[in-house]
Amino acid sequence: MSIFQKLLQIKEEKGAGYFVLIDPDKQDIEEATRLARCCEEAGVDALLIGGSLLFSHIFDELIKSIKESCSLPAIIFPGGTRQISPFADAILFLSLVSGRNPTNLIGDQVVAAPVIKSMKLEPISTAYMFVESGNITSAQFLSDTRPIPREKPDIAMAHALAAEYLGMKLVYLEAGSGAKYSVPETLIRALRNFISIPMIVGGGIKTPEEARSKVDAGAGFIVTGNIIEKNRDNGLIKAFVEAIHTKNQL
Ligand code: 1GP
Repeated sequence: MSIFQKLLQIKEEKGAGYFVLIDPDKQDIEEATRLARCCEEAGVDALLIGGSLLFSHIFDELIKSIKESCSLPAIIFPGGTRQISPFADAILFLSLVSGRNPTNLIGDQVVAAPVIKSMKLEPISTAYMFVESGNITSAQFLSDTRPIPREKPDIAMAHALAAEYLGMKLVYLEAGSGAKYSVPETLIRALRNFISIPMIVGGGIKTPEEARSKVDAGAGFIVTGNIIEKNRDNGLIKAFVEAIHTKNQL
């Protein structure tokens, strides 16, 4: 079974899936590996690994170490073409469809595709969409693009539908790491009723309740980074898992 099929199964069986983001610039290999184990124990569904920039040179080693001590799928969430590793299980093959910067729409993908193939990494075609979140996020700044306005669900709907028609498998609604405001439920709900591919929602989610309301609005997968990196608390991770796995609670 491919990682993508596994993700669909998780969504089907649990109501929604929970991913924890591990940024190689925010921890060393030991801390990342400890966090990965903690996530597995708590019932997280997969790890996303990546960051907007990559200051460190431990990308491969970090993923290798995580895979040696934890059986969760390790999915690369690349901030650039340097973030590709044969030790991961899959990679979100992102195209920043909310922007009009050709490098992020197709340029980087052309550079990365042959490398991904040679590493036998599973690419998961994903429409990446920035949503306005109260401050300029690193990813917005680096891509030199504007996010979709929070109060304009119609713009988000048209972008997501175009991505679906282009054959993309997932939509990633991104408020940005450390965002002041997470992606609004109104926007998620509008998309749920309009597109038929699953949505990943991330950026600025700080509590299990907030995560739950995104799931209730239609998010298929929730991503948290900062809140877990700062707390590294098994109890908090479990609380997120319980809030997001809506079907387990029936
Ligand atoms: C996922 O960028 C994120 O899309 C993670 O955001 O660090 O704010 O949770 P946080």
